[in-house]
Amino acid sequence: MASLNNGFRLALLAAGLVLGSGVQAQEAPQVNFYNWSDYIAEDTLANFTAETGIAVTYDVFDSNEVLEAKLLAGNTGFDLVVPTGDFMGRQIMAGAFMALDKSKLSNYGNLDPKIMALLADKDPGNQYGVPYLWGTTGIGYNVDKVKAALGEDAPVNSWDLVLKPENLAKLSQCGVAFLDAPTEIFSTVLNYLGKDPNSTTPADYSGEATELMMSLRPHITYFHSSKYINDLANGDICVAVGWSGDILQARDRADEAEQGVKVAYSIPKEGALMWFDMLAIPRDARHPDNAHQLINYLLKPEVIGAVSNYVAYANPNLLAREFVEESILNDTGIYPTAEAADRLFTAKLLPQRVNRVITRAWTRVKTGR
Ligand code: N2P
Repeated sequence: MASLNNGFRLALLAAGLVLGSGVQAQEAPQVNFYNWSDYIAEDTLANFTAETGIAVTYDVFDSNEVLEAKLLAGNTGFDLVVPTGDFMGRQIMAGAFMALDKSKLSNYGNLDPKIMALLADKDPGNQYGVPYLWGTTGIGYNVDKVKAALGEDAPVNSWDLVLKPENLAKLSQCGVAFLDAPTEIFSTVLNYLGKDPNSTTPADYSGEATELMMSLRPHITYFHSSKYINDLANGDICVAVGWSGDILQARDRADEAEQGVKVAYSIPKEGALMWFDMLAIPRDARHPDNAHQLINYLLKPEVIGAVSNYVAYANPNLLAREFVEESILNDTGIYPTAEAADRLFTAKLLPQRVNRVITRAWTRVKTGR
């Protein structure tokens, strides 16, 4: 009996294989979404499923390099991913994505045309990517511990705070985190050194910038791109070179915990990196229609407004403002002042030979050798 049953199942399986896409049409509607950690509201995906009947398999990452390795290897199983704009640019050139079908994106017109024009240098014609959220790479710090380490005049509005070895040496007592994001840290350091943050001269990376990072290295507790949120909130580290919204989430978690930890975010006066994270569909996605539906859902002003409220990142949706809380709209760490915005820079596409130099230099920096 059992073997008969198995035989029957095998026959069904074979029929399924022969039928191919016919079988897929019968599978429960689903979409596989690979997003940054701490980058969506608690109820966004459940609400999407309730509205569309499409189940979401959700997985998270905290590194563009990790996402890129998967995309370039192919067969990720993902239907929707979120590379940062410059990474997306080179992934487009590698053929990693399918072009979006804008006829399926009825909410596309909500996007800020100025931002779309800015993004077109990495995605000509905005064919492959829809901006999700944007932010800056700056400094998160524990207000009291930084004062205790460096005095009332601690230069919290300058990269001097963390890029001057003598300051970082003092801060290392209370814990220092840097993002494990080589291109972002190098462009930040180059800008600080008065060089082009998008330099295409290999020696700019392997020379002075690496030397500076090597001199800071003994004072850096760890390199990691998501752990610092809780560590800052708990007072386990006192400074982090990190992403705007993550640091503001740390601030909010600290406030909620009421343990007297005060966290603040600074966009230093020398300028900071500004980036856009993009929704894109891998070329071999198995559920591209559902991925389009999820993108279109995230383009709804009330949906992305609620996401901004929850994660403290700005969104590029012109109609979402009325759904974003005053406290978020007025937070200059999230929506920078015009004066701060003037000093922000963006990452350009770098030639592969420069990317290789960055990768090698980063290994040196992290290992300290
Ligand atoms: C969310 C980090 C997303 C920003 N935790 C990285 N571009």
